This record gives sequence, structure tokens and C-alpha cells, in this order.
Amino acid sequence: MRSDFQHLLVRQEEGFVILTMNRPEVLNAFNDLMLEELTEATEAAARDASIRCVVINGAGRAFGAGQDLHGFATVHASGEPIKVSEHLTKYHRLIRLFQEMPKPVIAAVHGVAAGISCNLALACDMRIAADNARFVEAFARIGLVPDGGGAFFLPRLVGLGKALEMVLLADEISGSEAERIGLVNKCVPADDFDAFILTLAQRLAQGPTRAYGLIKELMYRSLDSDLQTSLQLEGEMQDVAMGTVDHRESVRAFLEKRPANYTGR
Ligand code: T3D
Repeated sequence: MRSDFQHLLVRQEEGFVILTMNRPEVLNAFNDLMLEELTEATEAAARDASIRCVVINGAGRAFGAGQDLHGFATVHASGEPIKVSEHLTKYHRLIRLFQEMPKPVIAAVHGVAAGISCNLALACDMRIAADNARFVEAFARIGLVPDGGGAFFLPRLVGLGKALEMVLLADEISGSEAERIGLVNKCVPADDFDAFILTLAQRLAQGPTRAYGLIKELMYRSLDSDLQTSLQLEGEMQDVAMGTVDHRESVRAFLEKRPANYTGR
């Protein structure tokens, strides 16, 4: 994977990669280039079989502050007709990538995660928050509706009532509150945060990657399915999982009373 990006840091570790949004002077607010670079690197990570887990985080004191509002001001001043829906399709591509890549994607959120940055974290498979994290569905503060999949993911994570409260009031939710309401999987003391993320990414990168990919597909497709369709799908997925090298290795390891050595195949 190339790593010479302007607004993205790429840290390759054994089996996983950390993609760091890097515009700290604006709390990693998105401009077009940062979005393009994050998408390109995510696509590369999805394709690369040696990468078995992806971590997304932010440089400096924040995860991300949403879309760069300087860009909005320029568009409004230009008097050009506004068709933001076309621009949003670029974010939609990234969201689909997070969901569809057959390996786990973790959002590691410290500091503020606002607007579309917050909602990109919701599109990841797991979210870990530092105890200094602040989640803000900031859209209503500037007279917009939630985008970046927020209307889809947020009620599914926290329930419709809490989701509506978050988007209507646009108040900040702390890391510990986020854990309490199920917005994040875990809230970790800021001092332990980096070590926690590395250990989690390492663990997932050493897991049964083919099964993880199938698990993601089964879970996400079941969200929009009826029971019968989901039951049908689990059978199809299990047929595939049963044929993987990792499944056979893990059964052998169990019978031999030793830890399994997953190779992701
Ligand atoms: O185009 C499309 O596709 C549409 C998509 C829309 C999606 C969206 O994301 S809409 C929501 C956009 N985001 C916001 O409305 C959040 C705006 N920012 C804030 O409300 C606050 O900055 C925060 C709550 C995020 C953090 O507050 P705080 O007090 O910790 O930091 P700060 O002092 O406000 O910000 C620090 C700097 O970052 C500051 O610059 P300065 O004064 O030091 O030069 C601030 O202007 C800059 N910054 C923060 N957020 C943005 C930003 N600059 C540009 N765009 C931002 N979104």
C-alpha cells in the first residue's frame, strides 16, 4: 500500500494497518483530498490479504470534526446550485467499503468525533472510545440532516429514541456514556488507549479471517432480512466456513488441547 499521502498517515503492523486521518489543525475535518486518500488506502487494505484488520483513527487531539466547513462557506459564496448528494456518494463508497471488506474494521475514537466523522465511526465493525471521546451528531447545529449513514446506523446501535435525541439536540455524548448506551463497544482510559487498540487489532489480525468476513456478511445482510432469509443465509455461510483451513485447524487444535494457529484461509 502506498503511504505517501498528504492528509493520511499509514502505519503497517504485522497483519493489520492503522489509517490516521491527518488534518489536526482543523480536528481532522474532511476536505476532498483527505476523503480520497482515506478511500484509496481503505480499498488497498481491503484488497491486501496480508492485512487482516484495519484501524481508523485521527491525528492530534481528535478523531474528526466532520466535513470541513470552510468548503461549505466557499460553495455558498459562489452562488452555484448546491447538489451535495453527489458529493455524499464519495462517503457512501467508503461506508460500503468498511461494511463489505471481509475483515474487521475498528474505529479508535479519542477526542471529538462530530458530524460525518462520527457517522463513519458508526459504519465500522467495532468502536473503541478513549475516556476523553466526545460524540456529536452535529448536523442539526448547522441546520442539516444526519448523513454518512447516521440515520441507518445510529438507531440500530442505540435505539430510535436515543438516536432521535442525539440528532435533534446535537449534544455531546462522552466516551463513558457512549459505552453505556451501546454506541461504542468499550470506553478505555486515555492513557491505556493506544495499547488497548494495538492489542485488539493484533488479536483480530490473528483470528479466523475468512470466518470474520462471512460473519460480517451474515450479520449485515440479516439486518435487512426476514427470519427465513437469514436462516437460509446462515446455512450457505456455514457451508463455506466449514471448508476453510482455519475451521479445520481449530477443530484439530481443540482435540489436541492446544491453541489454534489461524492463518486467515
Ligand atoms: O459535503 C458533504 O458531503 C456534506 C457533508 C456534511 C457532513 C458533516 O459533517 S456536517 C457537520 C460538520 N461539522 C461540524 O459542524 C462541527 C464543527 N465543529 C465544532 O462544532 C467544534 O469544532 C467541535 C465540537 C467539533 C470541537 O470543538 P472544540 O471546542 O473542541 O474545538 P474548536 O476550537 O471548535 O476547533 C479547533 C479548530 O478546528 C478551530 O480552528 P482554529 O480556531 O483553531 O483555527 C476550528 O475552527 C476548527 N474546526 C473544527 N471543526 C471544523 C473546523 N474547521 C473546519 N471545519 C470543521 N468542521
